[in-house]
Amino acid sequence: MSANQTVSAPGRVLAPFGRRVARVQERRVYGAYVVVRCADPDGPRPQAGQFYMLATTDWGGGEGERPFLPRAFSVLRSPAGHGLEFLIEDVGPGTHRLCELAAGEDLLLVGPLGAGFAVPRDGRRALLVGGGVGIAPLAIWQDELGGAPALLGFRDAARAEGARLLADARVSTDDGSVGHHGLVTDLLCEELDRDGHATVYACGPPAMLESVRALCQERGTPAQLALESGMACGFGACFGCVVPTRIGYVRLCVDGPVLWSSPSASSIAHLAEPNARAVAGAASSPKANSIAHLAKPNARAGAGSAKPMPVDLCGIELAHPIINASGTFDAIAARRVFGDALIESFPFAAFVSKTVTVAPREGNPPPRLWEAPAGLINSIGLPNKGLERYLAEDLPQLAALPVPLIVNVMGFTAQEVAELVSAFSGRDEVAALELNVSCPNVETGLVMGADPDEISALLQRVRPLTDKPLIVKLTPNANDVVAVARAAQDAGASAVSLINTIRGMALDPRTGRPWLGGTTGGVSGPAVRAVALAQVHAVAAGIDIPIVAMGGVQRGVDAFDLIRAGATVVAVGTESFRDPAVGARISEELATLAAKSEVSRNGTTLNC
Ligand code: RRO
Repeated sequence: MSANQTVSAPGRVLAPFGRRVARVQERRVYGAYVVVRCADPDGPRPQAGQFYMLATTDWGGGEGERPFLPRAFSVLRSPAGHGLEFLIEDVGPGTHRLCELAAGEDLLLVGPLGAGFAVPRDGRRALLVGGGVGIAPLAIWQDELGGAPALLGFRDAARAEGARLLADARVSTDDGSVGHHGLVTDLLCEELDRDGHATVYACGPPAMLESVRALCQERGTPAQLALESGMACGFGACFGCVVPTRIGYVRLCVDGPVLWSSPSASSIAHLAEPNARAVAGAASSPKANSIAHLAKPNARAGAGSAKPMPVDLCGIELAHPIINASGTFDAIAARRVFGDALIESFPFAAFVSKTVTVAPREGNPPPRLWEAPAGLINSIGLPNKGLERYLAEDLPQLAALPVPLIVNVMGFTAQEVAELVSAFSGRDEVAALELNVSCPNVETGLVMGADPDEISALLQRVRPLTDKPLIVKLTPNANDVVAVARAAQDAGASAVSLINTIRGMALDPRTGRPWLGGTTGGVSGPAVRAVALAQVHAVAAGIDIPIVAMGGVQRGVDAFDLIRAGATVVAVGTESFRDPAVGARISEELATLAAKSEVSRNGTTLNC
């Protein structure tokens, strides 16, 4: 590790903030796998077990308009000179594009991400156990350990070629074409019988990892397991990659991907001490854990050649009109991943928190995400720590961001909404409240937000409870969105925000049954942009209060269109999953467009 690397905790090197371009230097084929090596001169050397989000520059537009989201890959090796190697198997539209990359082409990457393997301090020998393309993080770990025996399982001979990437490997194949005919756990049993004083480091498909975990538990062998889970962002924003553990769902991207399996745990559903325990320990230094010490009045966001366009939202001065959509950026998790760089280059003019409810919520069971044509379907289900812990733990950190804070709240009854509004009413840290009456993944949320009378009654109940601006987040899943917006305005809303996601569904191609744990989900991304534009345009004609517009914004021109349709402020959502720093680029592009345009925003900014 070089001297200038920032390490936040064992197993975790901080990532530069944002997405960067890496030039492919070499492509090598190992049977069914491809190794892509790229230069990454601006990136740090990763820790073994960390991963990157990768995309090609011509991403999208493939069959079914996929891929849309980047894909997560553990680093295979990080050769001297800060190059990065990844092991890729062509299993779908995203991996197909990546497998085709040739030397001289560019790759988009974010990373290194997550927490990797932790150095053993128990005097036990290291034993590496890998399955399929999951052997990747074991190669760099073997290098770092200075050697360790590897037990590698593959489906067939074409995949067993991957074993050439590690030293000292024993191989098993499902079809018996190479090495032991059977499972890699057969080899693990033999090894542990021979010398059981070992720590196991494993990565592979879920069924293999569960067998490894069960075996290690039976024998009292500690294990570190690098898990995989479908993820959209890699930095804690999408809440999609959760796995169940003894302490509840954890996001693999920030609390893993390496999790500890304690010998006392009884199933993979309760397997883990998140490696982030170590992170939590390291972060208990106030400096590491808090963003408070970094507060700066003026974030760099919006800095570019054209002057940023300051805007007034209900009396809140924003440096430019681009903010984040609630639930698509977790500033606290992002701080763990990107460190101080996040604060120094904060991409939004205000920060909108993920929805807070009165009681803590685990959220929906995984799978929570599905990549849709040019978009994403989420069924996250409002996971949050609840009002009390939010006030105690999150609010102090979020209040120290260099931009105004808007807290998004949702109640299952009017009484709960009233409780939430009252709780934040006296908090100077909070600039405004956004009332989420439009979550597509809980029935009550939609019912409240789809009916003008319900909205009116809700606003009449909570408006007197606070002087703060109340922004009502509308659903596109209503018969008459304009009527709902007008009812909100007439009952005292300070602004409306739209659109929340559009209710959608995906079927598991293998079974024909709903894919998402919550059955249906909310569609976002460029797929919904035209719907957002139409609804913003219609609502703008029907109300006088400001509109915070969102839906598929990827470029300055998308934001510009929404402003021309009547929005005062534009929120970026799903696009941040593809590039965490994209808000800054969009605000710069918007400023350039506005400067070029005849359209002046003077006079369009509304005060509440
Ligand atoms: O957490 C969610 O599932 C979720 C929420 Br609260 C929301 O408002 N919109 C959405 O698409 N997902």
